[in-house]
Amino acid sequence: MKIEDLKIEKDININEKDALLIVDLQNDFMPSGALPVENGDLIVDDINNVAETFKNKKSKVILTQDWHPNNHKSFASQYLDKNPGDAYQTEDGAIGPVLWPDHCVQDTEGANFHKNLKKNLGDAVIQKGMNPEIDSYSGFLENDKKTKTELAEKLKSLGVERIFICGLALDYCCCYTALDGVDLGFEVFLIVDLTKGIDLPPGNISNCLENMTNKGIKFANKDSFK
Ligand code: VGL
Ligand code: ZN
Repeated sequence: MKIEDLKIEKDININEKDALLIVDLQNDFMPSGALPVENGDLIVDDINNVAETFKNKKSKVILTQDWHPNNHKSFASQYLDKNPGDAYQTEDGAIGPVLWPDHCVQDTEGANFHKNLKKNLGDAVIQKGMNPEIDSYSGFLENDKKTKTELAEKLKSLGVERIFICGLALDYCCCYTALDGVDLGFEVFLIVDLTKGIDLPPGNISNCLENMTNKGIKFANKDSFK
């Protein structure tokens, strides 16, 4: 499935029960970072603009931040015989399906948000991936599918019912967050032109789009809001 095949919703009226979820817009996912997402920097300004629109409509804005200890087991550097991009999966799914270069290490420049991102528009920052034994692609649930972040509680306490996801990377953190969002009872939209993917392994983006479509996730563009 290709991005061009998605049905894009138009004229979405946003209100106080909506939230924009800005996923991992951090230096290490930018083209010059440790785990670069191609053209990841090109969406920052447009995300700021949509975040302003959300704030003007009394909708909420939440940021997620990948926030790993330096000995995180998703890093290929923690194994004698592994390289970034190698396939690797623990039985419980806590780590994998691939290993990564060291990235988003706590309190490093790579873990900081892109300098142009208007962080002050955010109502909250949710950090994830702090347990060295468990990766966390989803903003809601770590990859063991048991450990919860604070995101769902935060959204529920703010009265949020619909979430609109943008940021990096399409086929990892955005996709996993979207799928879990449905399971947790939210109506979920992906803002397609405000996200970029890694496509590792090749075909991953296509699989994600198909999984999201089958799960009932809807799709929007940056000009879909009014
Ligand atoms: C991500 C891989 C590893 C992401 C985070 O934000 O999509 N991908 N850690
Ligand atoms: Zn990570």
